[in-house]
Amino acid sequence: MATADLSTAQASGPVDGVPTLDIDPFDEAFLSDPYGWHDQLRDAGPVVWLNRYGIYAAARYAEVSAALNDWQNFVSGRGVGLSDFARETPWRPPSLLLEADPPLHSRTRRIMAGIVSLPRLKALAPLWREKAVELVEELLPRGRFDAITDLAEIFPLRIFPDAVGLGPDAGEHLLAYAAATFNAFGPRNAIFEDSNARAQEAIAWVNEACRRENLREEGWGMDVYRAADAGQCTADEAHRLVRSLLSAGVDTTVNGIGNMIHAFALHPDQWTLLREAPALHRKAFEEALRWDSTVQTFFRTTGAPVELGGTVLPEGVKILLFLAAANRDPRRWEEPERFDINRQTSGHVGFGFGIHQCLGQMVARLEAEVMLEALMPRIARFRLAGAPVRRLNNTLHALGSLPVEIEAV
Ligand code: HEM
Ligand code: OVM
Repeated sequence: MATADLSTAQASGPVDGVPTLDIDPFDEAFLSDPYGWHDQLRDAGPVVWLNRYGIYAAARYAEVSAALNDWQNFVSGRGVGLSDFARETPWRPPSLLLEADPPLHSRTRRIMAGIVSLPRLKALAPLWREKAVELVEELLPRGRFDAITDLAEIFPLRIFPDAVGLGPDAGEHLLAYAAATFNAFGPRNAIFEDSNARAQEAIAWVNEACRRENLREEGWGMDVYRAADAGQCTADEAHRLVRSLLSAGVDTTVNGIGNMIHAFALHPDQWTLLREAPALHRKAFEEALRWDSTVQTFFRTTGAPVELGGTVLPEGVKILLFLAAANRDPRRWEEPERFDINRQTSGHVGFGFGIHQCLGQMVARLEAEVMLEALMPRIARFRLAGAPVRRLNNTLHALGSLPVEIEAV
């Protein structure tokens, strides 16, 4: 096509031979129960075309991991959502980590890796352990509670804002902000519009909270400004890097922990197994992330013509990568539908893969680990005490409510 009109390139249709599907991966039917739809996407082909949005998509493990691994050709700097930052103005200044490519990304990632580091987490672990035990002891006498609103949302909010160095009123703002952020990777559907409308106050709050004068001396946030003092980045960049922690650091672990408890409530045999072999708790969280991935999808944009799954994709097209579907691809996993805490989970893409692989994965693992360590000795069994309620989000697989009844030990 000789035209220079970029606005037509996106909708022009797939290259020859790519199966086209009418599935809308951001509608309510898909988001409330994605796994059956994933089967259809994977079985249609290694790369498919989604008519509804005029985009490519990949849902098999081989292609998802290949694209995640190839940052030169599958770029993040044009946004990791549906919107192409080369054509549309982003809803907020782009993340200097998630929505950046090397060499910028290499520099910001190095700064942040030095701050959200293993030694810092080792120092935080005793306090986090104590806080997990404290919360579980509060819940035990109740016998029945909501594993989302009473536990999964509460625990990260008692420890994470503190580790960043935020003030005491962070909780509600961070949840509202993250919901809108993760919805913004999808289309401007009603799910996005609704959460975006609710998040206006939170957006203003977060922008204030990321400023140097609002951060405590001893948290990760102030460390980022110290990196700016040392000439590793500018003060404006520091603000945006702190924002990354607030965007990605709460709703992810809330739903990681929530989905894990849901998995155990549905599979009491696996909970029993874990209690008999508590050393499996790290594997259990990884398996929960594989089996029900909190972050379901991310996009890339092709930076050059590139082959994927036998198709040569043109430059400048969006491709939706189904991390959660790759994590259940029968071409890669034996009995992928089985939640099995003994399984070999390495290679799952629940934290992504390659240069953008989750910066906070050690944070998330420590939170889940201390929570399981607190729950395992005190709870013999989780039983569903009512129907779980989904909280629809364009990117996250999330529950709004998970009533459980527990058998205390
Ligand atoms: C990146 C998932 C927790 C901060 C990512 C990516 C995934 C992910 C899939 C890759 C994005 C891509 O390839 O485009 C998760 C899950 C979590 C979690 C499932 C919890 C269960 C956290 C926490 C933090 C965090 C606790 C902060 C402390 C980040 C940041 C990035 C990222 C800053 C961007 C990294 C980069 O582009 O280099 N996460 N995350 N995440 N995550 Fe997490
Ligand atoms: C960021 C960011 C925002 C949302 C998610 C994320 C999963 C990162 O602002 O860097 O990673």
